Amino acid sequence: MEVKVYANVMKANDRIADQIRTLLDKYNIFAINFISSPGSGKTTLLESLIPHFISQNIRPAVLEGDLATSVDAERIKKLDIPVHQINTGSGCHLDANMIFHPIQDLPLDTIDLLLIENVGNLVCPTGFYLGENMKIAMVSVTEGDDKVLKYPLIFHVSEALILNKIDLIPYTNFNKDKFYQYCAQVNPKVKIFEINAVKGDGVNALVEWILERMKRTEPMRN
Ligand SMILES: Nc1nc2c(ncn2[C@@H]2O[C@H](COP(=O)(O)OP(=O)(O)OP(=O)(O)O)[C@@H](O)[C@H]2O)c(=O)[nH]1
Ligand SMILES: [Mg+2]
Repeated sequence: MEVKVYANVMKANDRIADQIRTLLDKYNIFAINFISSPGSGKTTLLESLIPHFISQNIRPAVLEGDLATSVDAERIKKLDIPVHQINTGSGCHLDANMIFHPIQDLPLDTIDLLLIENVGNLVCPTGFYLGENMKIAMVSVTEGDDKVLKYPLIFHVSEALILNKIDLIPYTNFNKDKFYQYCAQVNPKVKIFEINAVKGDGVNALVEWILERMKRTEPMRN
């Protein structure tokens, strides 16, 4: 019975996510769902990425998922691009229903790339397809080198993995060899980018990779 209830919830989510996908296709919008633990650096990465996309004539917009505040949306607003904050209350992830109307409130005909920052959580957002083209996962070095191994699901379904806060490696016991070993175990195909989101180190390579990926627009379902 429990399994059946869960299956129905997922079915309802996927039905709405498919409608979102159809809408994004209509406007030729590529969408990325960013997932990480709280504080790994998702918003900082978006702040760093967005000016690069604008300089390449790619017009971004952002959906910010958070439990309670609009702190992240306020940060993105300073970049003068369309942004909506979605507060989930006690919800630990975004689902398709939550973003369905906010997406329609965006000026879709002026957007090429939709960047979705999910609620900070390495587990719950994984199962919820939002109509995105791909998921990008992030871990920061201060979380430890074993997160890929301990929370494998998100790394299974992500096309890229960002290792953030590499500037802090000298101050932690983060073991890069172990990290890469675990990544190879969990998802040998995942593309890994080492980044310092504050300084922007490593961001160029990520931008180039995303631009290439945008040329292949197929959506990725879980
Ligand atoms: N040293 C260092 N600090 C970073 C880096 N990236 C982010 N930070 C800092 O980490 C903190 C959290 O960054 P955010 O970008 O707010 O993290 P987030 O993942 O968006 O957090 P939530 O939205 O709460 O899940 C901030 O103080 C950032 O300045 C980095 O590469 N190096
Ligand atoms: Mg954030």
